[in-house]
Amino acid sequence: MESTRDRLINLLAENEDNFISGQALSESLNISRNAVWKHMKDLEKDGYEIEAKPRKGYRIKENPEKLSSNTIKWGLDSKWIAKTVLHKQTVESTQTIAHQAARENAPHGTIVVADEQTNGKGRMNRTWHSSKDKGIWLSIILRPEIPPNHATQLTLLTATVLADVLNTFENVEPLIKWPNDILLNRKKTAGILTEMQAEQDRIQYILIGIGLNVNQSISDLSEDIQHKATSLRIETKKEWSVKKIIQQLLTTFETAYDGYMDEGFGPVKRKWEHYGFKIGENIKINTFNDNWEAKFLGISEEGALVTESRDGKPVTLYSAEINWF
Ligand code: BT5
Repeated sequence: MESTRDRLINLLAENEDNFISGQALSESLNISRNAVWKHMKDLEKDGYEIEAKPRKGYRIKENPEKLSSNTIKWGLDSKWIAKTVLHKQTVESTQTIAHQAARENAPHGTIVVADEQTNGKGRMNRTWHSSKDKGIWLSIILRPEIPPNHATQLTLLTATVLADVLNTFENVEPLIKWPNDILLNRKKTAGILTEMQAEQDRIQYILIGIGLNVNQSISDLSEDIQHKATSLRIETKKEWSVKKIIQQLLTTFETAYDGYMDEGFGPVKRKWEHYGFKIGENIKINTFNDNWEAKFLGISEEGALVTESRDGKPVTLYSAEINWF
């Protein structure tokens, strides 16, 4: 059930450019005019700028930069993504909350977003640093009707979405380092963690965890990653609205996902390869019984790395250590 406060915000959002009278609000929400007034005071405390005019009513002039379920949904023009937004200030990991929500039947497109993670997760139990208010720490719950072995395609799709979003900023040239690091100036600015709950031939749900550094200065980055990580602020020398980038990310994701469902992986693969770091260049490859240097050709349908063998023929590598730099 939506709270009165949420319904009030929605009413004000629908009438964004117009005033809506206290009387109309009190009737729609079935509360007294005095209660409407009290809600307005609470909204102001939370950073909403409310304009109140005698005989005209109320209007929201500015909604707060602070993240909340309402501020994320405000002005978000989406068909199915983020209709349910679970926002938390501090969590260990948004993935943990998302697993729980998914088990409790949270719908396709639900997002979990936090201001800060105290135990953010990378792949293979690595740590993801997620300092308060400085970046996007978000998980998307998906229930796609695709075979479980296509799940990696969604990770690759998400990488292209992040690259597309970063590409809209001036003087920023995102590249995707296989499989899923987004680099600016050869330094990591975003990572993706995909987790899945599936039966043999059916996905129950997939969680796409996205971490994107936005407003960290170099000294905000933890020491162990300073030499290899960056943020949008470091690269553009400007601070950005985390909330607006979340909205941009969500709508870009929705369009890309719908495109993938209609047209399959082909266009995603081409886009991935367009952004692919070191495609067409030589990389150093170590497999368990060999190491050689060869040209990086692209990715396969399964998201594996395609390179040249020692004798110059294309080979698909399902597990290898790559020396990128
Ligand atoms: C990733 O792992 O890149 C996946 C990161 C996913 C984070 C999101 S945040 C929302 C959701 N909730 C979570 O708990 N996780 C997801 P991986 O490829 O394993 O890279 C991890 C490595 O990146 C670390 O070992 C560090 O070297 C480096 N690293 C850690 N924090 C970083 C940061 N903030 N920026 C850049 N690099 C970082």
